[in-house]
Amino acid sequence: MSKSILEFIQKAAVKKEKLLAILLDPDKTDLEKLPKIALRIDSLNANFIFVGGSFVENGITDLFVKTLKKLTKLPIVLFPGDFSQLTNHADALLFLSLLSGRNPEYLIEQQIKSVPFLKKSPLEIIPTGYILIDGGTNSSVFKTSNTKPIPQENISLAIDTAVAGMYKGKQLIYLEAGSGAKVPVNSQLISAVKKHISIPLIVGGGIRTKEQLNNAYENGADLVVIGTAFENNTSFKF
Ligand code: 1GP
Repeated sequence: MSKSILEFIQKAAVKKEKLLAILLDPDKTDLEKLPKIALRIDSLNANFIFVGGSFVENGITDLFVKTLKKLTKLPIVLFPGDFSQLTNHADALLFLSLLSGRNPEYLIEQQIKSVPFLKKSPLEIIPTGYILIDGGTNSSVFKTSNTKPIPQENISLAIDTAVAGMYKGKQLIYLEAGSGAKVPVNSQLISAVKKHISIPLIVGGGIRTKEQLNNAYENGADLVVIGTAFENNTSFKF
């Protein structure tokens, strides 16, 4: 793998090699179960482990990632719900701005709060435009950020939000239906957004089957994130 995780994702996107990340939420995953979980992830051909959640207690992520790092060779990418979930035991950080929302706390405040830590950190920082799409549930992103998702049928708003993110200098766009979404981001929306951006596209939320995974890939997702399906089903395989 190239040294930079962003570069690895960019190169894979150019070559149309599809990537998979398994999302672990430290709030929902027992530390004692991590050795087994790491083995399960190894058997899946995943490219990354994402770590993060909306309601993670302060300090838990540090020990969680430190423990996980010893159990896996996969790069660990932080996908934090807030700035308290930062740890130098990971390899990279999705530096998220919730572009679909109008809450300054998740557009810029949390990012400013993270700077004293990040100034001294070796973490690779990846500017990421995060766009919440209605997945048919009150997602935890919706609850914590108190921002409305973009309706699945409002494709033009999703496109313009993603393109604005790209113009602002984001290196990745993440279309998020919310963890445990009833419906994942639909094909039309994924392909429409993909057509309008020249940076890699991440898609996650509510993807539970091989068909849904392939559907996301075929419509333009460069990287798919799966959390709940992996969490709920110990014999989960694609
Ligand atoms: C959530 O996109 C991720 O942030 C994954 O969602 O838990 O529904 O797989 P799921």
